[in-house]
Amino acid sequence: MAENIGKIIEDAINKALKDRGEINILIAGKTGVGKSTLINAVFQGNFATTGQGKPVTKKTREIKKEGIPLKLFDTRGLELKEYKETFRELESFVKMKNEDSNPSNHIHMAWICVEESPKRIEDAEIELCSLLSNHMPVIGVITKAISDEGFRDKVQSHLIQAKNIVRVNSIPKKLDNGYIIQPSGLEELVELAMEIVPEGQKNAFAAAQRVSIKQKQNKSHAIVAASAVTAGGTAAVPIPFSDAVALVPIQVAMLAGITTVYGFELKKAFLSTLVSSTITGAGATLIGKTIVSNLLKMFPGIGSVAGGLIAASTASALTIAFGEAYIATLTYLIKNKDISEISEADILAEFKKRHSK
Ligand SMILES: Nc1nc2c(ncn2[C@@H]2O[C@H](COP(=O)(O)OP(=O)(O)OP(=O)(O)O)[C@@H](O)[C@H]2O)c(=O)[nH]1
Ligand SMILES: [Mg+2]
Repeated sequence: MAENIGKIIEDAINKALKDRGEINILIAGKTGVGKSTLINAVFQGNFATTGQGKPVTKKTREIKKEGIPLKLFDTRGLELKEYKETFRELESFVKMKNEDSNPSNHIHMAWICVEESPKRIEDAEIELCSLLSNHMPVIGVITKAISDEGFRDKVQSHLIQAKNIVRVNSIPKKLDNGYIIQPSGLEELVELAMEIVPEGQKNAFAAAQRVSIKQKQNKSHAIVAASAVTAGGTAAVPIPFSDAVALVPIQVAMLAGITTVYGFELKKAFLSTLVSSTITGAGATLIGKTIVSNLLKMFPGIGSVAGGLIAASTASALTIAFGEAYIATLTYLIKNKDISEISEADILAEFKKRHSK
């Protein structure tokens, strides 16, 4: 039985992108409070500095970057006298978005940013929190957070509908005496946000953010676990070598899913190289025996192949070993480099190192 690996890879990419979905977040705050700085600290790709974005209301712009499953709505004008008019426009926009029949188009969460040092919370911020919370969960973000002095409690008592209030400092701040205050609160914000976003958007959020590697790992472990169950099911009755090709789409889909959850762009050429240099080793034709012997060679000591048959336990153990090795590879790489600086060749080289022992 020969199957077209190109088609399997294409299907895997489409499925991975569909499963990962997209996340849309509204970020509001007075001018200069640090919205753009926060966005760049939390998300991949220098998001806020990539162009002006397209205006969707007079005071809200939509920012999007190719390859990152995130849309941001940057809302300003809270400091202006005519903020009520801004909010009316914003509310009809938000309503229109969230009535869309496709949940991927909804705005899934809002962050209202308030700067810490003036220790003041304005009517506009309070009204915006109450307005937005009718349509989506809201987090209050205290920016440039360096010295609380009771301000967090004060914000919490005013932004009563907010799910939580998080204090963040997005960039290092050097004090006059030379002391440097390090960024803080970003991980807390990302963790809280992850709890709040709808299930269908969690993988997209894990991919788009750059603060927590743990979130990318967790979501990827879940993909591996699900793939192992599917692989085990395929071999519920031990399958002969020739039928081992049935495992390939499962494992290719797993690799594609992990790649997207880590936030890498998913390209066909890359996935093809990854797959052919690992599982198939046989170019365009899939041969059951080659596939299984390659996988077993990569992960020696896993399961056994008795009488030319692969049992469910072997199929799932191989899938887990394969997926976990890939997770370990990507984790290692993003701990050491920014995603934008990691090439496909880096991934391949590191992955090979990890299983050719
Ligand atoms: N120390 C410190 N400075 C910050 C922080 N966030 C922003 N800043 C500084 O505050 C200034 C304004 O930050 P921006 O991120 O441009 O503010 P913004 O809310 O996007 O402003 P608008 O786009 O005009 O609405 C910049 O000089 C930033 O470097 C922070 O967390 N800590
Ligand atoms: Mg800005």
